[in-house]
Amino acid sequence: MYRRIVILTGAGISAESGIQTFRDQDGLWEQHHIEDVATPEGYARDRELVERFYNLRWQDLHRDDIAPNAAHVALAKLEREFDGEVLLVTQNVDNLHELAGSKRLLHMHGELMKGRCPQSQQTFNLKEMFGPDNVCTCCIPAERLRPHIVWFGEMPFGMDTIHHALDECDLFIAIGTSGTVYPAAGFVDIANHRCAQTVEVNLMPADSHSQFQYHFTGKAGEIVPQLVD
Ligand code: BV8
Repeated sequence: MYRRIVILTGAGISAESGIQTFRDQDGLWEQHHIEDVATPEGYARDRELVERFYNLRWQDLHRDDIAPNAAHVALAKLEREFDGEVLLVTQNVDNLHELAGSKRLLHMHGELMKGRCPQSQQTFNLKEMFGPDNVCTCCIPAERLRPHIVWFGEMPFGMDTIHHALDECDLFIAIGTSGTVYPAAGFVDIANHRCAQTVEVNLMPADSHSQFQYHFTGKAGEIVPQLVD
């Protein structure tokens, strides 16, 4: 039936794991202005505030009660058992897809578990960051690393890979994303143009709701395992 599937996930797939989304009620953006914590200008203006914003989310990820939910697990199972190609593109910066076992995974907005050297662009896993002299192995001391996150106005990662996969796909599924941030919000248009089937899984209709052919409304943790089985 299908040969090439592209899946886009957003904060909604991690909501049932206890991670706040951005734009739902009591979401992350309610407590902060986007331009203050998710732009290079905000980082230049108040580095402490931005680091505090990401450090709190980094600490959240290390809570004992945070784990992949049934939706993450189902997507990893799909990748293992589907006899065609699956590319999982996530806007999320958490590591729950990895913990669930997904391998063919692309973090287009970066990863909370990593820091990046602004000079060399080298990335470091923040759990075991540096060599013995506490300096990153490229050029700068640990404290000069920036979050390995794509802020507004910065180019998302993996766009060539994503566009190639979208051009080839016959099924595009968006799970738990409000469809407000580009270029991710425009992927459904590319898939439609490619005459792929397009499916939205969301708790509430996203901004791009009308561009999807099929809709499953409800919790990702309940719907995604059913779709995969
Ligand atoms: C760029 C930092 C260009 C990471 C984030 C047109 C074209 C191109 C760009 C633009 C454009 N128009 C405007 C732009 C600029 C901008 C943009 O899109 N602005 C918006 C606000 C209009 N885009 C950019 O700047 C991007 N860069 O385009 O670069 C360029 C070109 C050349 C050279 C240089 C640059 C960069 C975008 C990335 C920004 N970074 N955050 C972080 O802190 O995490 S965006 C932020 O929003 C997060 O990354 C997040 O992933 C993303 C999307 O949010 P969602 O994941 O959808 O989460 P949200 O809370 O909104 O929604 C949750 C959904 O889940 C809801 O629908 C809810 O109903 C649902 N849900 C909840 N619970 C459940 C559920 N669903 C199922 N089950 C549940 N249980």
